[in-house]
Amino acid sequence: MSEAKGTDATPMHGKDRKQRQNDDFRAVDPAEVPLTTDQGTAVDHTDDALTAGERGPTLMEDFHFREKLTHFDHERIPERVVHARGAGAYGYFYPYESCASFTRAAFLQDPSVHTPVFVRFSTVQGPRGSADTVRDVRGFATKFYTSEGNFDLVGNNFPVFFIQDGIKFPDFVHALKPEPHNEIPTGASAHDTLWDFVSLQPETLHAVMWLMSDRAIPRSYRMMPGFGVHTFRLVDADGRGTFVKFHWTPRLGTHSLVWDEAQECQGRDPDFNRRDLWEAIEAGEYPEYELGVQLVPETDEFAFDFDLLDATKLIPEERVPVRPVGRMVLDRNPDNFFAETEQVAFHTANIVPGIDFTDDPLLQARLFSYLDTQLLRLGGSNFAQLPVNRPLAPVSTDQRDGFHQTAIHRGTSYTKNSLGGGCPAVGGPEGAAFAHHATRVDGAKVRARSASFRDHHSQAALFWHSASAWEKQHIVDAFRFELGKVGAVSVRERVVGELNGVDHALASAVATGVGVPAPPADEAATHKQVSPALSLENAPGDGSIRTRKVAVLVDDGVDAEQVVSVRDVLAAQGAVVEALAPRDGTIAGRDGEPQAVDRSLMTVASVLYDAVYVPGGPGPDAPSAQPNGAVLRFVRDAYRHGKPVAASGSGVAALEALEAPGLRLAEGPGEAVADHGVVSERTEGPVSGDFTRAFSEALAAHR
Ligand code: HDD
Repeated sequence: MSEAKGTDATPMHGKDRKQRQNDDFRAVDPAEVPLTTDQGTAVDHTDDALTAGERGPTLMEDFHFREKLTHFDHERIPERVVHARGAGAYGYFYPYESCASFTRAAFLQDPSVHTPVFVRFSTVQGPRGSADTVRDVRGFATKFYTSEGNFDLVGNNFPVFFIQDGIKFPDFVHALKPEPHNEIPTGASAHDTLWDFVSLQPETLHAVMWLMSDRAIPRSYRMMPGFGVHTFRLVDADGRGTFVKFHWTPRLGTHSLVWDEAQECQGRDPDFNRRDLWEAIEAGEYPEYELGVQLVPETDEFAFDFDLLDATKLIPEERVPVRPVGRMVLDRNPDNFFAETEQVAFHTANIVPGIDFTDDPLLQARLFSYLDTQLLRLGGSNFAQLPVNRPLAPVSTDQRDGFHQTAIHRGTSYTKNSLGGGCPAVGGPEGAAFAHHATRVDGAKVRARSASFRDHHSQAALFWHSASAWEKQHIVDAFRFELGKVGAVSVRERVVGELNGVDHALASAVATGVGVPAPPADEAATHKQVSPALSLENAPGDGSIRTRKVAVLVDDGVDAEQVVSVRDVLAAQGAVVEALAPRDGTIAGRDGEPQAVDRSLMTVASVLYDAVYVPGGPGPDAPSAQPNGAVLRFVRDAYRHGKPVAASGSGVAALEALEAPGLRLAEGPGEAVADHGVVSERTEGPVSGDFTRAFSEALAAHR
């Protein structure tokens, strides 16, 4: 990634321009102002309602009681109809250099200008209280508070969508959401209605391939990409348009969980991704993403074998490279989940001069839907006045009144007027106003899908053929899991039939797993193209181990020197190393010295860590020398999930207990052995540099 060229001081916790604006809306410090009513009257007592006699009836007169309960009764607002579960953070964005050659957007001109942002990550299917690590698309929505107004880039972590025309969105979401009669399943796509829809609507196939891949179970919001999905348009100062696809690339690389682990995480820590984001920002490990653009001249609109207006298609990066244009850093957690993360209102039509739409029918539907949904969700038309939604650019409209109006407008509210001095004037300062890009349109009014939208298989096949062997296996396993939960055999068969149009081997492997006949090879399914950029193997990020969580399993008698020698090396590289013991507090090291414990083993599990290390302990004959059940389970789970596992000294017994055929472990003292991410050494005292290096490399390789 290119380095920052910005000259602004990095806005640390608190005081960038958006935060200064938010300061005007923060509630008083309760440490300074004692409890009051909503009217500011101090309250003497809030534990007992006012009654006639100690055991008598409650009195209507108790205004504090009534206000307290009434407000409580009204605390909930409708959750988002999709993307209800999410987590947000503030940060800033700056361009690496001026993008004037293709857009006039002010926030993309000057590297010294840091534009504040708010980002909300989300899952799609589940309600607000659902688990994070479900198989689902992740939302990646960014609000840029630019000097020319708010620009919302409302994207996902997949570059393609399930449908081509927004009129199908209610159908798709009804099929995806829990079934209407029993509201099952929560946060999952493995059910009949979704797959019934998929089997009858083959335009879903490409996005479904992404959904069945490990892309749908990200390790962290900090380790997943974002895509604007649609082809948008950039417009330069001379009014020249260029088609664009937006990409966010995470600095830490794109990494995923494995399915078994993701499922266990749902119980062990349903807030897994949300917590990870929060803790990283609190620890000063600010998530970073590079904004990239794929630019296509307007003259090349028809140069592709798919339609640029079809949101089920991506532009292969090998065909049009992603050009890095800027960086986003998330450096501040919100103060209040409801006020900020819940009330943030994204809208694809929040756009600024220099960026424009295309006729993508999915995008056009979104331009209506987001405003409409906020009106219901946030209770009226004044939601743009909520602090998190407020632009930094001055707002001057003729819109008036309505629920929750907080502005005190003065003067007239119609254009044209003479009584208000003709204000506000239209057009803004010279050339600053948004002007819709003038595109020529002609045609008859029809309800029809363009013939150029008809190919549903070639890019699904492109994704499949670009996957590595293990990615392919995970995709097959995911299809088997999902279809295995579908009751209707006819639906299973139809999905397999559609997959046959993608690749016969894929369809056969899925068919075998779900007990339906494999169809004969489809002669028309000849797609064999590959785009290496689509494989997770080619998204390693900066190769660092920053923020990777390493569990060190300790107990009384542990060789503390070994723990220190490993922890120091990994922590110096930015890893988060935690000592886990059968009990909290301290344990006694081998030399009798107390050793601090970070967490009790009872409160955590292997799935919450990226790697595990078992240091040596007491001599081999001591009763506590054999790893106990909890340690063995921890190590076995990590190994099963393909995570780096290391052990030294007598801790190697935990690796021997894996009884993994062919796994090479250190045999004698003085030799560090690394085999498939399993690192061992039979030393006493500090471990060798080879040992820590091998462990760190295995961690950097993710799995
Ligand atoms: Fe959407 C929310 C992303 C298609 C209608 N969408 C929503 C959010 C994201 C996306 C990230 C959550 C925003 C937040 O955090 O508040 N949606 C997408 C992407 C799409 C897409 C990348 C395809 C390229 N969406 C789409 C269509 C429609 C909608 C076709 C309707 C025609 N989306 C909505 C919505 C939501 C929403 C109903 C629910 C809550 C909200 O808007 O604020 O209006």
